[in-house]
Amino acid sequence: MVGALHTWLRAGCQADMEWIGRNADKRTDPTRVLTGARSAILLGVNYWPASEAPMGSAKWARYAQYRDYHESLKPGLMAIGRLLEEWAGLTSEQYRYYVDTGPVLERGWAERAGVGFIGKNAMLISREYGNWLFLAEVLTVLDIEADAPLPGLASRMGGAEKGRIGLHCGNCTRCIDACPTQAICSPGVVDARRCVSYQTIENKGVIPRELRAGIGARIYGCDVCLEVCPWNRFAQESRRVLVDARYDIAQISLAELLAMTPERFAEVFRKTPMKRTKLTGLLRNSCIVAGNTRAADCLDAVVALAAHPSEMVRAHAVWAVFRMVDAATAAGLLDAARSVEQNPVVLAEYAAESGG
Ligand code: B12
Ligand code: SF4
Ligand code: SF4
Repeated sequence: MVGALHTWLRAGCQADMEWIGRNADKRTDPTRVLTGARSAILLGVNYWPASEAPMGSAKWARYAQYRDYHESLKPGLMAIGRLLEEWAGLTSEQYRYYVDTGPVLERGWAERAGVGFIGKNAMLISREYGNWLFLAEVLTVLDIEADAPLPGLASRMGGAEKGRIGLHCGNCTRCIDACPTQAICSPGVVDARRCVSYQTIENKGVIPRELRAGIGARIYGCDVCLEVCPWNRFAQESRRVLVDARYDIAQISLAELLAMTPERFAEVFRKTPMKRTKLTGLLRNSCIVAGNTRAADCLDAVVALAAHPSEMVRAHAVWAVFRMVDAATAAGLLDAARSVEQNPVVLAEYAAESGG
């Protein structure tokens, strides 16, 4: 596990998420996160809805259709902390809980704790629930008897990792084959630079031109390598005790997203993970979806975004217009915006379209 993280970092797979490398020592050693840590209680929180309304023209990662899980899972973790204080007499300094935000390799520890196995799609997959699980953990100084990893995994941990990733995948390679941007460079290893999830959520700048077509209609995050996994046949409906659904989000039309104002964005996406991309990130992604889907009813809105105050939005709007109509029509529609454009990043998009 230690080796896997360092190999991934050395290859540059973290893109610009430098924070992962900054505390790599903590990620692989919980005693550096909590002094005297002896046990980690790992939680897999199911968010499989069983049935859901069909999405609109833009495709959202399933997790984005819930209130931000960083927030909604916190009360449950706090309750575990209170139990540790009441039952085991711990002080609040003797345990620490995280959901995604801590310097903890969550999949690796969940695998050790027997929650599931790591598939070729890099997801922690439960044999009872599939891969629609958020992970969270409580580190504690308590010595708790450990659960065993799934059969076959224990002997492959700690040095003898070969053959461990995808142990329960057999010959299946569906996730690797289905990835729209070929981001799974080897079993269990996702190169964030190519991953649609990284590009549409974490990348705060311009999305590389060569990846834009692969994004398709995915406006925020990507579930392709999760959706194709046959282990999901065991997925069970979430009791939604801990997660609050926001299925209304996927119903918002692309035209409405492209016309979104800061006020409307704040109102609709309050307490959701989309706060992360901010409005400009969402407009950027919406332009890519409009370009890929050639949504005729969105053309005027995309042309208008070629004059948006954010150069990042303008750059993607230019790209999209050239995908939505033929080159001569696009050049005509963008004439006014281009005549006042001075930003080199946006000018580069015009140049790329005119072949110079
Ligand atoms: C950075 C990050 C990303 C990055 C990089 C993804 C990646 N694969 O590393 C990006 C932005 C691309 C991303 C995307 C997604 N993410 Co994310 N992400 C994280 C985060 C914050 C850190 C992960 C990390 O350290 N990556 C570095 C690599 C090396 O670590 P890893 O994948 O965990 O690697 C393991 C393997 O390398 C393996 N391993 C061990 N030994 C060996 C040996 C060999 C030979 C190999 C090959 C591997 C291997 O063990 C490693 C350690 O666990 C975690 C939260 C956390 N603190 O862990 C969430 C987390 C992994 N993400 C999560 C989710 C839900 C997603 C998305 C599904 C979101 C979406 N729908 O768009 C996608 C899925 C993409 C994918 N297939 O991985 C969940 C996964 C839950 C689960 N059941 O696995 C997590 C755990 C958050 C949470 N608390 O729920 N994510
Ligand atoms: S999340 Fe999407 S882009 Fe990223 S590895 Fe999976 S299928 Fe590929
Ligand atoms: S799709 Fe196939 S190869 Fe990929 S994680 Fe699932 S079982 Fe493994």
